Formats: sequence, C-alpha cells, structure tokens
Amino acid sequence: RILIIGASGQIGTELTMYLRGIYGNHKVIASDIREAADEVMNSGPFEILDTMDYDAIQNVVISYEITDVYLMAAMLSATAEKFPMKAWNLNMTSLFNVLNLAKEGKIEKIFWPSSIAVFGPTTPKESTPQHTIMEPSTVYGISKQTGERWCEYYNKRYGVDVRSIRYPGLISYKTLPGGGTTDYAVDIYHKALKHKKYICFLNSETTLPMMFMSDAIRATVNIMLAATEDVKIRNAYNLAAISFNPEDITASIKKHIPEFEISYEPDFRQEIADSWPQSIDDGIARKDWGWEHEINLDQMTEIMIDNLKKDYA
Ligand code: VAH
Repeated sequence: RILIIGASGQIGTELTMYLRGIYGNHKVIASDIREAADEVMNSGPFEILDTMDYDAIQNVVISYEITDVYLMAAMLSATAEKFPMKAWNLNMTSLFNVLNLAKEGKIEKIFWPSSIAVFGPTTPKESTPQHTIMEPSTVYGISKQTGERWCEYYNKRYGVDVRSIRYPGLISYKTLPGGGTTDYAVDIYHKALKHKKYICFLNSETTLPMMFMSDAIRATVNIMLAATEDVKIRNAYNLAAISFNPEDITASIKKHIPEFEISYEPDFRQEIADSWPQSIDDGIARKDWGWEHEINLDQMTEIMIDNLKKDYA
C-alpha cells in the first residue's frame, strides 16, 4: 500500500486522487496534520499524522502494511523565511523519519520532492543544468539542497530506494495558494475572476520555471514507476515545462478576461524569486525515464479559468 504524508497540501491533494484512481481507494492512505479536501476525506483512508513523529509514522506504516511513501509535507519558501528554524526542523526531520524507516527495512520506496529553489544567485539562470553551482540563499532552498544530499547518501550507503525531482513552481486550481513565492501564479487566476485585477508581489519581468499540476503529478508517478536501474540520479532530477513572468500570464488571462488589469507591488518575495533560475534544462530526466511535459501557458490558463469561474460566478 501507499502512504501520502502531506495529503492536504497543494501536491498531496491531487497526488492522492491520482494514485487512488490507479491503485484503488483503499490502497492509498492519505495523511496530514490537518484534514484534507472533501474528495480526499471521502474517497479512502485518512490518518491525522505529524510528520515530525517517527513513532506515529511507523505505526501507520505497520498497521496499513505500507510499501511506498510519498513525503509531500514541507514549509514553502515565503513562509520559511518568516520561521527559519521551524521550517528547517519540519523539512529535515520529516525526511530523516522516512529515510530511516526505509533504512530499517520498514518501507521499500520513497518519493521526496526537491525544488528549483536548490539553485541560488550564482547558478546560471538560463537552461540551468542538472549539475551546476548551487548556493541557495533561502531557508527552503537550503533545506531542499541538504535533503538532496541526504537522499543520495541514504541511497548509496544504505541502498534506500528514494527518488526525487526538482519541482518548478506548480499551478493548480484544487487548493488555494500556500506560502510559495511562485503562488502568485495561482492567486492571479482567483483575483482575475473575483476582482478583474491583481496586485502582484513580483515585478513584471520576473521569469520563473513553472508547471501545471497535472504534469507534475504524472512526473511524480512516472519516476516512482521507473525501473530502479533507470533512476540514475539519486539526489533529484531537474524537471521543466514552461517559463513565464507576470506579464506573460497577464496576456494569457486577458484572452479570457480582456478587462483584467495587473499592478505591481514587489515585496520580500522578489528577492527570493531573483535568486532562482528562469529556465531549467531537464534533458537528463527526459533521457533516463522518458519525461515529457504536456501543458503550455495558454492551456493552463484555459483549465484554471474553466475550473475556477464557477466559484466566482
Ligand atoms: C515555493 N512553490 O514557491 C514552491 C516552489 C520553486 C518554488 O518550491 O516555495
């Protein structure tokens, strides 16, 4: 069976539903520190679970005979800058808990999300390579870079089958923005439909690597299904789809809501965004396990507006 830790979050919510569709509702156990969306709570088993509590995770793993764990709980970049030590403890303790359960032979396979936040101001910003200089300047980025190092160490030293990808900014309509710097690209759709205007906390030319959620979910499941020998990178794979800035997404939205207006009031998140790349080279993921993105910016806008407009009718 599969355990998803962080099933109430942006990725966890959709990952739970996708995996239940593949494996059956009762083969996928959802868990989080707080209850999840109704569709998650009503479609299969759910456990309130503190990802910082090793014994609590072990109890769930044993009682449900869990083989695979997707650890999706973390504090994201903007919130982590407000609570550095809380973010470090949450992001690292949760990872060590799951890595050590695997090292003890209690689970067989782990997915752990890394992020393009592992790259910093000194990283090449265009087509950022898989192997390059990484001096992250955010708490979140430091925790993800360190997490990558530990994933590779546990794989090489203890044979733990942990797999990871560096997610770009993810956009989805099923959950509200949750403390990420890239979450402007989620909030903008809600505000465009509700107010026909949006005050953006990044400036107009801040280009960032982004991806629609359906691509991210598919990549996550595909790397977990890949043959062990094909997963050659055991810290985390670069992954890319689309790169855009607030000006680009505004133009895309205006094709549906012509009167939409954006204004710019950059805040502390501008410095976070400026430390990240603008585009990512994911050639190795495409070669090793056949990654291919599907959704472009205008397709994403159409899906977001089609699924959100009923909430603001
Ligand atoms: C964040 N959505 O903004 C996350 C992501 C690359 C950004 O890691 O913190």
